[in-house]
Amino acid sequence: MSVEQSIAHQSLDEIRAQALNEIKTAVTAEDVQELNTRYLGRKGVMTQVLRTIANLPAEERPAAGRQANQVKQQIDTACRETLARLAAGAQHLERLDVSLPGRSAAPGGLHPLTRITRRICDIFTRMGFEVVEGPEVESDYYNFEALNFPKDHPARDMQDTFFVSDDIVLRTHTSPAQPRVMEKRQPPVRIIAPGKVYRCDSDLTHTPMFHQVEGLLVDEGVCFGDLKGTLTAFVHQMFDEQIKVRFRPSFFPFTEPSAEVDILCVICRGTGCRVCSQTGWLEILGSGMVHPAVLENVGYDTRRVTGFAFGMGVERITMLKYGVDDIRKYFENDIRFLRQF
Ligand code: 2NM
Repeated sequence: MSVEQSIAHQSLDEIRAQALNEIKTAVTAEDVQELNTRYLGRKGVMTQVLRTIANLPAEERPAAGRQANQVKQQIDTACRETLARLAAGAQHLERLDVSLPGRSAAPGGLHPLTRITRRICDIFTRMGFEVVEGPEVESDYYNFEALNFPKDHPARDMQDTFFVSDDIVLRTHTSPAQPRVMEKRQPPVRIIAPGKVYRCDSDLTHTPMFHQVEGLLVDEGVCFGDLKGTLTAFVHQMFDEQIKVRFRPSFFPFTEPSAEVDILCVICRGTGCRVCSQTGWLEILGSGMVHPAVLENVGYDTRRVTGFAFGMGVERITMLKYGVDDIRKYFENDIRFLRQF
């Protein structure tokens, strides 16, 4: 049947019904394209219909024209909707392709400084220490005065300390948490204080914010041997059971006597290298017997109790553990660096 004949035989309603049915049952996008051309194309059914309408008597033309345009619209809409449906269906099939490899989740990881802080706290927690935290914005009293730093101590200098006001500072160490706890409790006290500290310092080996863990033990009969045993046990668990440790005399305002704890250089094993500045030893901890003035400041009876304390820089320990020699790498947050841990 020719197009002319089909138009002659079919009403517009019939054309519409047939077109919509054919479009609905199309299987591929090509089928739809083909139907679109057959009905709406330059030589298509609807074009022919509009031509025949031009030959109708003038009074019949407007109504017939309106109706024909409506049918064109409906066929066009049906084609578009069917194409969209087929495209979505194709995507659906792709989503269900069971031959594709699985997509692995990308879990986050802990920052290396967080990992080492936790490891340090773990070791001391298992020895009976409790983790405590104090404020990062601290009073001059707890940051210096209570810890026996004299008024003219160089650490109090504007050049080393960030002052918030005359008597408020950004804490320069985490030890102010310790007199805060001691004021509230009686011995025995076994605490470690991890956290951020601030010093007005910035170069190749210093950042204005860094991390510390400081510890304190106060009880009856605590002696320098307890300090040596505790810190040696810590170093052996942190680095390796065989590593050589030495205690070297030093000075801190809040301890007397004071000692620095060194380990045999993990890089050169004592022969001298760049990392240990040719000394063969690496300094990893500061420590000492708590100065009686510190215990008296919190109201402890220094005839009855003594204590030892220690402090370490988390960045330094982390750099030695992971063999990274630039402290700034820990603060750039370059994901390629952080992913390695
Ligand atoms: C260090 C070295 C030596 C220390 C002292 C105290 C306190 F509060 F008990 F007095 N906390 N931490 C201390 C002692 C810290 O860091 C290098």
